[in-house]
Amino acid sequence: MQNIKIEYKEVPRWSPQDPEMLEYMDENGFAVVANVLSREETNTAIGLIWDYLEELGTGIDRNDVATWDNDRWPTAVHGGILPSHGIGHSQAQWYIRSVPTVKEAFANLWQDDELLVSFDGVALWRPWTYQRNWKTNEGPSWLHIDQHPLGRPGKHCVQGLVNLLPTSPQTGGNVMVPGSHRRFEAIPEMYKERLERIHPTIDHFRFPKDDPLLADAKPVICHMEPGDLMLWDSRTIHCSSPGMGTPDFDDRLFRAASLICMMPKEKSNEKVIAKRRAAVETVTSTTNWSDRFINADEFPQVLEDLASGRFKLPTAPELNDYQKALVG
Ligand SMILES: O=C(O)CCC(=O)C(=O)O
Repeated sequence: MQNIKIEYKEVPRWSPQDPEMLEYMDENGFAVVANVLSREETNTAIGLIWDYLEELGTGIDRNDVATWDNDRWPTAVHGGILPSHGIGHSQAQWYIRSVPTVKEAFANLWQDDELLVSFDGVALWRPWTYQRNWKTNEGPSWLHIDQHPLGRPGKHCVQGLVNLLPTSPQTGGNVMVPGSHRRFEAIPEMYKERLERIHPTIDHFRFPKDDPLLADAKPVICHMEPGDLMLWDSRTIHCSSPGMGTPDFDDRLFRAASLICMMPKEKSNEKVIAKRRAAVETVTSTTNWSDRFINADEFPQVLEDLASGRFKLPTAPELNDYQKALVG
């Protein structure tokens, strides 16, 4: 029995440079930025994601849902996220991160435009109306934060995702618990034993399934248009969840969202930046952090699949000066 109810909601959609967005972010721990990608750019991005999938060489055909089975699909972790197999350096991800309005929104929040970008992946939801076991995890089972409450006290990171397909109460999408970044400091006291099991360098804390302490949390799935950017403080409790109903189609993706995080370069250092430059050449993906180098190809779920040699990884991208500056 779920005790955490998620509401689908319209929230303010800010322009990238709006100073009021900062206040909203401070209050809520997240903010939606409107139309950082135009419809045309969104369509280009989706086309490039399919190019990436088809070029893995496993037999995926964008026009044939029967070819999207687990044997051909790259490793997906919780929430249908594809974190690895070169996706962090795919043409798709480099295309989306290089749209100037994406950086403008992060620069507004940080009040700093010398930023480094993460090399992370994409959330893609295959239609579970076609195959039931493609259904992604229900929100109350994996509400989490992406920052260790003891290892990294205070504010460190703003994560982001660019939504590429229309959201609806049926498809569901990203879930945020408004204002929950303010619960962060109480976590060590409230979840002492659970936290003791997590090494301070691991920036992921998952709340218990249907956590009674979150019964008052009021999580929301924010309505997002294609091209909108969701920004959230890594201390904000979040996840993703299928919707309250079921979409009435079975031949297209339910959701596509590009994970993009930008942090001030001054938070990083030369050693990390050297690893980041090398990661471009080896098409190594990372998590959201750019102040430390955290290799997403080393996730346990991914290692086995990578070793199978089934996937043809993309070639190293040729970056322009704007993109090189985002590497560091
Ligand atoms: O797919 C989503 O919206 C959830 C993303 C998420 O939980 C994360 O990037 O930490």
